[in-house]
Amino acid sequence: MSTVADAFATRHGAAPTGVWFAPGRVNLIGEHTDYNDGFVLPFALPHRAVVAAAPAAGGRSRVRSVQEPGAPVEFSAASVVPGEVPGWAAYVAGTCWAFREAGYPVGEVELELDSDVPVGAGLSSSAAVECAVGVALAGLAGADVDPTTLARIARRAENEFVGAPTGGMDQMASMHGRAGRLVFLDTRGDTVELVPFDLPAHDLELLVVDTRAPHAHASGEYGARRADCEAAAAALGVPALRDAGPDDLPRIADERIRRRARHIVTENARVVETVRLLSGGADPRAIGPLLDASHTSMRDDFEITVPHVDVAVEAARDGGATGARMTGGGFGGCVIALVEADGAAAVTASVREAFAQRGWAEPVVFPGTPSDGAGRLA
Ligand code: GAF
Repeated sequence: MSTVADAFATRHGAAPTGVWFAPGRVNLIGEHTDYNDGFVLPFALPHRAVVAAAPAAGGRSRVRSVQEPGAPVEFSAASVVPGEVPGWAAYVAGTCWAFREAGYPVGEVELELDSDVPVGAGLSSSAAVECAVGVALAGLAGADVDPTTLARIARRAENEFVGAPTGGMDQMASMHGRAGRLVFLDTRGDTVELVPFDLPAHDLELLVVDTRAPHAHASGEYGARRADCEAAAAALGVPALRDAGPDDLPRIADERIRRRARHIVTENARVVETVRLLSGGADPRAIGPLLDASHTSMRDDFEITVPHVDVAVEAARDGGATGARMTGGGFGGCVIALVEADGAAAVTASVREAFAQRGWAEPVVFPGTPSDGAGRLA
């Protein structure tokens, strides 16, 4: 990852002022609960977006990305507004805009961007870019901005500049992640508690299976689930589904809306139970049934899974996983599987075999290791 600093130095004849990073994330449990004022339990991945940056001379900012070769995208960080910068650079320009809107000084910048967070896999590659740019802007401005404020700035870029109606989990995970820890986030008030997650001590591993099924939550389905949740909260007369319990569900007349609400209500309870088990020092194998139940709920009640992820979950279990579920926004992306360390190869083989039988592209499997959140590298 020093390559991005080297590329900057070669191009500009001087080293960048600094190099900052922010990671992608895996969500252990708590899906689509974040925009319902609920609970989530993600962790930061070792995969990161890295930004080399320095103040720019003249009235324009320029951003280049290793993943998007070609001419730099230019805009004015001091005046850019939503709608001005399309495509990948919107995550960068949007963060400049949101940082400025939050009242911090933003000068023009030269930015070189690199990332090894898989794109379109539901691992928050966009939040990683936003948060990396956010910590870079704070560093360049010499501003001491706390991680939750930066996460909210990054989310605003995603919601109001890029136009994706997401919750705030991904940016909070990217900012607050810590090696060996889960980020237990109560999205009502954005309070964070770090929960120990030491799988090697129990001879366990968490496998991440990138099914490589295409996923796009900016497209209609994510927004449709949000609308269903809002309809459910309105039917119950509560501010958000966070405030509903299982006994309230029969009061929702519409069958589909009731199922959507049931997913959120039961998923919140599963997050709380997972935290209770792990914080209490339980054997992590005890969370396996909660992971399984989460997947079933996403498949049948929330209807956000697709054949690739359902097959990966089934095959992981057939191969010996203690629990498995889709992670992230859905409609493709990744599956996680809790496995015995000496059984990881068998689970991987089982998933690969199931995909090969169907003529699907080979999934990419890697260990999910809780890692540090955003910061400065150099
Ligand atoms: C996506 C969104 F960006 C998050 O806010 C969250 O809603 C997630 O889907 C589903 O849990 O990653």
